[in-house]
Amino acid sequence: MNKCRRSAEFNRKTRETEVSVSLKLDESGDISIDTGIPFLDHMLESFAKHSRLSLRIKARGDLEVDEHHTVEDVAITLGKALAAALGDRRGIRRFGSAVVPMDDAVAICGVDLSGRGYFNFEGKTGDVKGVRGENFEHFFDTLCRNSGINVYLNVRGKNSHHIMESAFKAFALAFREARTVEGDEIPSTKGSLD
Ligand SMILES: [Mn+2]
Repeated sequence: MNKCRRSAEFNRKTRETEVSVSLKLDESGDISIDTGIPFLDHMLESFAKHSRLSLRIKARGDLEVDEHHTVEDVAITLGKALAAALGDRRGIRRFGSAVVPMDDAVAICGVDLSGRGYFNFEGKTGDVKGVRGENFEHFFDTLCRNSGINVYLNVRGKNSHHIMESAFKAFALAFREARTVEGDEIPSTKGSLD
């Protein structure tokens, strides 16, 4: 695959939210995240930084209802952009894994860019300001289903901010490894990952 083509832009507008995502898988450093939820911005900046990609996200949602629609729709739009940027997934390493501690917390993450979206979650987290624990889990589940990425995530710890941040960092490192281009073949005995 031509490396410079691994980029995507995706816009999505509904009566609940408006989200735009632009990302470049093979270019790092251009990071700008504004979802209207500062903690989600913090998590997505961490994801972009540690997976070494360029990511711009602008979202406006009905936060007067609660954060659910915005969290979900950012995950849908980012997921579709990731799928588009990955393309036919030719030449990628496909698998990646990481263990990331953060003080009292730790996250273990395995990624398979299989084309089949599935989120396998163990552990639990409480709420932080702007993102309840149930919506943290919902973010990853939605991201996986919309990107065709299979993620195993196991978290434990005491501080919910640390738990969620270690999870985003572990996902970032595992994803960075998995998306690395190392050959020309589609890494599947079936010959297809899309
Ligand atoms: Mn933090």
